Amino acid sequence: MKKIMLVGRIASGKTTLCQYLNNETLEYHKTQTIQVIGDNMIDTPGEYLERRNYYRALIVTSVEAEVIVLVQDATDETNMFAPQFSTMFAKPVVGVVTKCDLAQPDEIERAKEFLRSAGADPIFVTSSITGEGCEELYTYLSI
Ligand SMILES: Nc1nc2c(ncn2[C@@H]2O[C@H](COP(=O)(O)OP(=O)(O)OP(=O)(O)O)[C@@H](O)[C@H]2O)c(=O)[nH]1
Ligand SMILES: [Mg+2]
Repeated sequence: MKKIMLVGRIASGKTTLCQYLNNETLEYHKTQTIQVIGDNMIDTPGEYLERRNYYRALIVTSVEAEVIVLVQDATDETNMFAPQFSTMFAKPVVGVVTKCDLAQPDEIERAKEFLRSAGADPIFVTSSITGEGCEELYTYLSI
């Protein structure tokens, strides 16, 4: 799998998605700092998206990744991604909607729209609980 860096709000499901893709048991722990998981995932704390003064750290760390993954919780009505946020990184940027097991179709559409406006393409709709969409994401990242 390509080396990815995940960026998204606090509790959007970044760490859980990493655990799922890595075939680890899902175990909640708050991400406190930038963390390498396995050989190919860079997990970041939600604070790094929510506080602008961390953007520089995200940009510097993104150098280590091949693909940036923007993560949006389908049940979250707040968009923390500025329009064209993706242009901050000189890398391909894909979008992942998480927690689709908890969301209504219109909520999933809203989350996709946030990611689209951030410049993410393509966008995957996933649940780390049911596994929905994770296979497609994994396949995409493996090519
Ligand atoms: N139902 C459901 N819950 C999820 C899903 N993904 C994550 N969660 C839950 O959402 C909560 C937050 O998930 P995390 O993966 O820790 O979120 P994070 O983005 O890593 O958060 P920070 O480390 O704070 O930035 C946990 O309680 C997870 O179990 C999902 O696809 N479906
Ligand atoms: Mg985390």
